[in-house]
Order: sequence, then C-alpha cells, then structure tokens
Amino acid sequence: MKNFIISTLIVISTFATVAKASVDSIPEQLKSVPGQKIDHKGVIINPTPHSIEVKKSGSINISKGFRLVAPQDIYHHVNDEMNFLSLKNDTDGIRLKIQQGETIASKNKIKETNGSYKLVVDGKGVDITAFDNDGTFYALQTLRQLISSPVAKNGTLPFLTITDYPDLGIRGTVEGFYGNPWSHQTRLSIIDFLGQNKMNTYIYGPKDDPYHNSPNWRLPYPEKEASQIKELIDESRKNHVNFVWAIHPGQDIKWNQEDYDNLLRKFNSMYDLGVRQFAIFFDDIKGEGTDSYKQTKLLNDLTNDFVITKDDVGPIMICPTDYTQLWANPDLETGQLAIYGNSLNPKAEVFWTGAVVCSDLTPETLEFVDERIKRPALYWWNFPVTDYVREIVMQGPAYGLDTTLTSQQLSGIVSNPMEHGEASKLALYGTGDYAWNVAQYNPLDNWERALVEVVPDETEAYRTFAIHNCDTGKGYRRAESWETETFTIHNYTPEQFENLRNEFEKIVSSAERMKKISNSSLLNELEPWIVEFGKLGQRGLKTLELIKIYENGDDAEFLRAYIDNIMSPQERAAYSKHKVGTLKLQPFYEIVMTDLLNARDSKKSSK
Ligand code: LOG
Repeated sequence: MKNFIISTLIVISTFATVAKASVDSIPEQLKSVPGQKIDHKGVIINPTPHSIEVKKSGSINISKGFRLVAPQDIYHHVNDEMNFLSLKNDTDGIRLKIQQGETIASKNKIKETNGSYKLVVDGKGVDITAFDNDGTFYALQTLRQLISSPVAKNGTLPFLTITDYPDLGIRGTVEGFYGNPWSHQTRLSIIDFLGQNKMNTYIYGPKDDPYHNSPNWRLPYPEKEASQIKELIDESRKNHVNFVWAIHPGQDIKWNQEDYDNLLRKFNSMYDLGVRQFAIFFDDIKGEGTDSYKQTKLLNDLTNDFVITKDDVGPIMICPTDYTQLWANPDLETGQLAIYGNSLNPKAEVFWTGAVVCSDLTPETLEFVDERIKRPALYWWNFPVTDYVREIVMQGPAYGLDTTLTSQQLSGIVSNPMEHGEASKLALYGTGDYAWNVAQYNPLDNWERALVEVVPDETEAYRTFAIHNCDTGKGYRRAESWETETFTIHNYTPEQFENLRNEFEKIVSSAERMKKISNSSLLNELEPWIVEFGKLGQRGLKTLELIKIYENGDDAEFLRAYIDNIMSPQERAAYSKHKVGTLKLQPFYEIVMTDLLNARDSKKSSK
C-alpha cells in the first residue's frame, strides 16, 4: 500500500509539472475562421466562377453523353482532355460546341485574358467560348465539375451561364519545404489536382533533393530521376500546368566562370528533359552566395546566354535571400530588393513570403516589397508547410489572404505545402480558389467543399479529424476546434458537459472511420495522427468521467481513475511525435488533470 501511494504521488507530481505549460488561454484571433458555409444549390465548382447564373427553369438531359462540335485543330486537343465525358460521334448525345480565339472572344464580350471562357447550358446543348487553349481547358474542367455536382445526379444539367477568368496569372504550388520530398506518385497526383482546380504552376524545389541543392546542383540527375522528371513535365503539360524547375545553389556557389558553366550545363540538361522555365532560390543561405549584385548579374547573364538563345524558355524566377520583411534590408538603394528593382531583368518574377516567414498575405507587405522590386511580387505562401513543426498535420482552412488585392499588387500565389502531399490538397484547393477569384474568396466555405473533394466517402469523419488538426502551436498560428467549447471543472453547465462528451465520442468514431477511407495515399500519410486522434478521444471521455467521479466524493475511486487517466511516458512520447488537438482538446485534458489535483488538495487541507 505504501509503495502504491509513493509511486502514485511521484506520477502525479510529474504530471502536474508537465501540465503547467499548456494552461495558456486561447488568443482571440484563433477562435474563428473568416467566411461562412454557403448553400450552393447542388452546383459545386472550384475555383469559384466570377459569374454563374442558374436559370430558374429548364434543364437538359446529358445521360446519353456529348457530341463534340469544334474546329478540327481544337477538336483534336480537346478530345484528349475529355476522357471524363462520354463522347459520342453519332447524333445521340447532346451538342457540345467549342469555339476559341481572340476574335470570337471579343465578339462574345469575353474578357480578353489568358484562361478566360464562357460556358452556356441551354436547350441546344453546352456552348463553350474561350479566349485560348487554357480557357477551353478550364471550361472543360468546369463542365466536368458540373457533371459530378449533386445537381446532375439524375442525369440532367440546369440551364445556366458561367462567365469566368483567373484574377492572378500564377496559381499553384512550390514544393519548397525541408524534409522528405514528395514521391513521384504524389507529384503526379498533385499535378492532376492542380489542373482540375485551374491552377497553372508547379515549382519544383524540395530542399532535400540533392540535385536541387548544394553541392550536387552541379550534377545532372541520375537516369531514374531524370525519366521521372520527364514524366512530371508530360503530366503538367496535359494539365495546362507550367512546370518550373528550381535550383538552390547559393550555399556554396563561387562567383567564377567554373560555377557559371556548371549552372549553364545543369540548365541545359534540364532543358533536354523538357524544362521550359527555371527558378533560382537564394533563400536560407549565408556567405558569398547572398551577394545581391552577383545574384542579379547571374540571373541577367543566364537570361542572355540561355533563355534568349533557346527562345522557348520562360523568364527565370528568383527567390531573394531577403524574402521576408523580417530581415529584408529596407534601404531603397543598397537593400537587396532595391538592387533587384534597379537592375534585375524586369520580366523576372521575385518571390516574397510576407511580414514574417510564414505569414498572411496583406496589402501592406506587398506595398513594401513592390516598391522596392519595382514589379508585383509572386507570393510564396508558407502554408500549410510544417517543416518547422513536423509533429503537426495542418488540415485547417486556407485563410489569411486579403481579398482586396489585384494583379497590380501580386503576380500570383504559390503555396508551400507539407511533405504530406495528399494531406496538403485541402490547402491547395483554397489557394487556387483565392488566386482565381480574389474578391469572392470565402475560406470557410472553401474548406467545407475541399473536405468533400478530398475524402468523398467519409467526409464527416475527415471533417472531425481536420477541425481539430489545424494549429501549429508555434510559428503560423491557426484557428482550431472552433466549434468546440471546453470548460474548467468549477464552471460548466450540463449542456456544455454533454456537448463536449458528444464531441469526444465523435472523435473516437471518426478515428475508426478514417481508417476505412478509399484514398489510401492520404490514409498512409495521416495514419499516425489518426491513431493519436482516437487516443485523444478516449482520453477526453475518461477525463469527463473523472470530473463526475471527483464530484461523487469517493477519494479512493477518484485516485484510481485519476491514475488510470495519466498519460504514461510512452504515451507522451508517441503523442509528442504526432500531436493532435493542440489548441483546445489536449489542453483541456492537461488543465482538468491539474485542476482536479489542486481541488482535491485544497479540499484536504481545509478539512
Ligand atoms: C524556406 C522554406 C521553408 C519555409 C518554412 C522560404 C522562401 N524558404 O525560412 O524552404 O519550407 O521557410 O519553414 C523557409 O520560405 N525559410
């Protein structure tokens, strides 16, 4: 008995010290997410079209498929992009008419910009008028989404008119994180996802790819990697995605002829694999490589000696060493950004991550950078990257993007994702929506739609998992568990108690259901967090029971139950590698455990 008491006290006192750290209250800005869920009346299209008008009456039967009517040249390339439609060559299907080009666009009052289109469904069939190839591709993506929308479940489409175009020219992702680079399969899947959501840019720059980074940036890719890059380029082309290959040479580059030749040789070898646009990253380096004048000269020399001589290569992009206001030298003459502004090839895109490394996109930060670089910056959004909090998986809404911005202030936005590619699709779905239609971007609604898109078979379970897995705890803080109310042991209503118990029960069952989702790549990525999520649910339920046991007043029973609910060192170790519910739920457990002990102590001493 004595041993039991002593070991109990040791466990309990260890526990109390661990618990202290989490007793902070939640900052106001983490309590809700901007936007609201919208009733889309069965028409789900991402990114959100600029204008969509569904007629009050009238619909067309599409169950017999489509009959394509288009000029020869469009016919062939469209045919390849249309395997989602059942195309008929006979007269059975409804007419799908496609017209494309600047003249036809201007005649039809369609915005004359890359990717612009109009799609009409009426009694005659489906009519697509597009400004260019991209516009036709986007119109077909819209049609694909219409067909799989709830409204088309019975094989009909309502009469409607969609007029649409992208706001920002560059939309997509930069695989630019530290940690395990994405697998080839993940990359292929992401590139398809970009195409399906009208994003047009995939920038290849994983820090831990040795052929991207120092010192091996000088070497060509081995055969297997080279052939995979070729495949990625093919997949990108099919998806109207611009594949940009980035090099990160700054940590050991010598500003001499030999390394210049090394770079040229590497660029040529990548060109031979099919790369037609390049980026040079000078982020996170020290020493010689940070020299702003040398960086500028390098980009300009490569533009002259490589880009211009090839004539089918896009302008080189550059990530400055001063990529954030946190340490950018603000000087309007001698700062790196100003030096770029004064002498860098005006067509070069310049990346920018905002006020700090991982931060919101605001007019203020763009004003700062644009004035210096003398062009609209390309926003490198460090969300949902988790290379600085690898124990976290970020599944929350993509928010923090100012909705008043235009292409005058930024040329585009690329999200830097997690090393977990499938789990990053929620965030990409949002980034693409924002970039396409800035003013109408609705983060919460976007997230609700994204959950359905990523896990159609177990959306509710995924939602429960996701809503409790958003915040980082440090760095880029995010709202989490915003629908859940926790409380302290001295101050709660029966209703609050019941609601929280329901939520923990939902967590337990969601963790079980998540193990059955058909997206096995996503499941592989999330599995360790799903396990911890289930355990958190159980722990939460036991914690609530413990409060009741305490209130009943049987101290021996309380002590037994209390000890039973203490996380063992092994459990703590497992949790610390795959944290879940860090903003509200785990702190609820920690706080209740501490408070119960304190309450018991003060009850004893007052006796
Ligand atoms: C790196 C990036 C990393 C990110 C988040 C940039 C331009 N570079 O602080 O590779 O994934 O932060 O940790 C970075 O953001 N540097």
